[in-house]
Amino acid sequence: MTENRHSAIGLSDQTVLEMYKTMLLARKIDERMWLLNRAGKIPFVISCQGQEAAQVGAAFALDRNKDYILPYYRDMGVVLTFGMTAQDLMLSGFAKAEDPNSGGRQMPGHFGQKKNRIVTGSSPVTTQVPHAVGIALGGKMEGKDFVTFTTFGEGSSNQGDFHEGANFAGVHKLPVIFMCENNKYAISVPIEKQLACEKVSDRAIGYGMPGVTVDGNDPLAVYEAVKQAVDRARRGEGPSLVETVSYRLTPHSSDDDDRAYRSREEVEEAKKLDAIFTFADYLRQTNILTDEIQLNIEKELAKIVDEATEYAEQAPYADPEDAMKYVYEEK
Ligand SMILES: Cc1ncc(C[n+]2csc(CCOP(=O)(O)OP(=O)(O)O)c2C)c(N)n1
Ligand SMILES: [Mg+2]
Repeated sequence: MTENRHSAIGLSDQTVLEMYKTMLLARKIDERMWLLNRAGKIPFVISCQGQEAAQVGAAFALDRNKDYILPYYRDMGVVLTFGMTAQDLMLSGFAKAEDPNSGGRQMPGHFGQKKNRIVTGSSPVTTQVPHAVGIALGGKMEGKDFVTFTTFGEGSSNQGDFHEGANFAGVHKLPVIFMCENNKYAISVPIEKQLACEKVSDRAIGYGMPGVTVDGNDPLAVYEAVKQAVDRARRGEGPSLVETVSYRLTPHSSDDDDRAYRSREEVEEAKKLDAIFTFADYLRQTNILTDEIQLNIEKELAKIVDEATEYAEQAPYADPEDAMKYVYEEK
């Protein structure tokens, strides 16, 4: 019998099963998107595969009714936890008018949904970081107790936006959680050519905040680290930096061929740590997941993904005139 780690950090059996279902749904949607892309039906995919545990573990530590999230393009697990649906994501993949993220204007992965406090981002990486800091400042000035949560890759932690945002948040003790999803690559550039310091979290000390590095394949470890950061932020003690280490299991995007810069052996080795399987093992060892429950979950998720795909494929495109919407003032 495996030690029950989730109870020790205050998570019920039901909650950890929900975490697993959300991780698996993200994976299934992502896999379907690759098929649709290769079949010529959707133009572009940028994957969450390998980062679902970090994303879902973190998002479960937030308050889904009041906190603001500023995710980056791989964060399907984060936005699903915050209320975006498979159908919403598929509408974005197919670039249809009803896509809640941008009405089909933006590339997939540019998440934004006002009702779920998912703040839209731009294509230049890391612009979401100063935005998260600004929203946290606004909340603090208005005496509200929400936190903002923003994510970015380890390559993006080299951008000025990260350093400027982190510094401002540290100086003003703002309720922000910075989470770096270190997947060991920035497109074709491996981690050792990206950073001179050992860990991304080593950067936290320069901005007067705690920094921790956790196993990004362990949703419980990520939950615990982000929960501590959230509690600290709500107590008014300021920001935190959490680094989650995992591996990008797919090429950078559907337009990339990663055989040009990394070996198949390396990718196969990383797959052995894939949290979709290791977390399922944990849930089996703690008697939460059985063959029957697994089968039912698989069936339920397959139906959700099928229906979302069907709906989005049939949905209408935006009218060409809509391209002018939100660009010029409408009288
Ligand atoms: C300012 C800026 N520079 C370059 C790019 C092109 N670009 C898009 S994603 C990416 C890699 C980012 O790597 P990382 O931050 O590690 O995130 P990952 O894709 O690995 O999750 C680059 C260079 C961009 N979008 N914006
Ligand atoms: Mg990266």
